[in-house]
Amino acid sequence: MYEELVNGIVDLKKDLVLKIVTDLSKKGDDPLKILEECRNGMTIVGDRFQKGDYYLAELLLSGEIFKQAMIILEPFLSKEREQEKAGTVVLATLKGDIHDLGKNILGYLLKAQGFEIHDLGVDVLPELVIQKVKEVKPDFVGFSALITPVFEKMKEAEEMLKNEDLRDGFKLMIGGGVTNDDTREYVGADFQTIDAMAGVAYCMKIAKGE
Ligand code: B12
Repeated sequence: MYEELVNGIVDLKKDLVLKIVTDLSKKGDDPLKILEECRNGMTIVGDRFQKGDYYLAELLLSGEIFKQAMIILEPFLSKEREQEKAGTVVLATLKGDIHDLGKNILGYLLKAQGFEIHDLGVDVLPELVIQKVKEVKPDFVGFSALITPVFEKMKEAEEMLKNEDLRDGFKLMIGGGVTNDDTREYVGADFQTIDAMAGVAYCMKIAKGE
């Protein structure tokens, strides 16, 4: 069934994908596994786009399918629990980048673990991040990036936060398919990953003071 799910995304068969996601969720399969397979499908779509086999229309449609699959999965990911607030997180995709699927997943997963999320959305000016950090004094700031030119904006935001004497108040995380450890170093972030669950584990570890 998972192979069918991946192929469904690659072939942009929306109804089929949503049916499989619904069936697997109801059956009690791990929502993170379902999510991971959807992401594998998106990676193949991206490769086809890069090779010129797919155009922007296909990219858009795949994003739409993924978004709707997330709507089905969300209740399974963030089962409401009575719990103490684990910490505060500000999330953003910075100016020049409108990809938001990965950032949204991280937000859902952190919320499920009791973190308070302030998601500023996509195409966000660094100035807005500064304003939010001053307002909510977060424990974590997370930037998501899916296109490489945005690394510059992440670096700019980090420098602005430093100049405003805000940088010591939180851990800066970056993520998104195109980031790696060199990006982390370039941006001056504390943590980098291309796996939202690793991001959640990092936040939980720091929140517990480990
Ligand atoms: C869907 C998609 C789109 C959709 C986005 C829809 C949406 N609402 O997000 C649309 C059609 C809008 C789009 C547009 C474009 N796209 Co696009 N897109 C993709 C695609 C196929 C999938 C991305 C995705 O959502 N993956 C699924 C998510 C779940 O994965 P993820 O983001 O990596 O997130 C996971 C982790 O990284 C982590 N995570 C993510 N963020 C964060 C943050 C933190 C703090 C942490 C801890 C963790 C974390 O959590 C997630 C779950 O584990 C990729 C291909 C690829 N290989 O990634 C191309 C890709 C990213 N796009 C690309 C390009 C070039 C574009 C366009 C410029 C195309 C164009 N010519 O116009 C535009 C960009 C417009 C802009 N200014 O942003 C390139 C980028 C190349 C580069 N290196 O810069 C890619 C890589 C395709 C390719 N191979 O060429 N795209």
